[in-house]
Amino acid sequence: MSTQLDLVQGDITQQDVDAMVNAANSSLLGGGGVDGAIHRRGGPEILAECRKLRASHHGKGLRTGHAVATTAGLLPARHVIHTVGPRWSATEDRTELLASCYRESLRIAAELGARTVAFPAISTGIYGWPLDDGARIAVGTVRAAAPSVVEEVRFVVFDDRAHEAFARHLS
Ligand code: AR6
Repeated sequence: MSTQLDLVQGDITQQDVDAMVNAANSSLLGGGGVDGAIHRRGGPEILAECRKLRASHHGKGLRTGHAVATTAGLLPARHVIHTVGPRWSATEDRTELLASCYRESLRIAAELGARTVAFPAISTGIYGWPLDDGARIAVGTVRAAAPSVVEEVRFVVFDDRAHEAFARHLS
């Protein structure tokens, strides 16, 4: 069975899914944008697990393009999968790192048995990745890499521009 790809405009923290992906940074200790919203709504349990990861497996922080799961705390999800997108660079092609965020998050989602996964438009906010290109990479990578255990991938975007960009690449 192939994975269904959906598009929703709204706040990712409101999505009722098995796994919610966080556009985190390598510190895993929170930030603005999606990361800020996830920690705010999810409560201190998520940060506590992130601190434990920093004290054990990820002492130097999580590398760009990698992903790791924690509890979802008070969020309407079972897991949060934290991934670190690349900052946009005009001089270096970091496409593969951004694609890796989607692939690694899906791999972990499958390991966790998640059937529904929500993704934000990774790197297209504070990290400055052009929206249309970010949407192209997101959709293309998920189409190619979604494991069959994941029944639905839901792209959750904030504004009209992001919605248009994802709709274009999904159609
Ligand atoms: N729900 C859905 N989409 C959102 C939400 C939300 N609640 N809030 C923002 N967006 P960003 P990045 C959109 O900045 O670019 C943090 O400080 C936003 O419009 O959250 O990967 C981290 O700690 C944009 O299209 O993530 C890192 O330091 C997209 O989500 C850094 O920001 C991603 O924007 C990561 O930057």
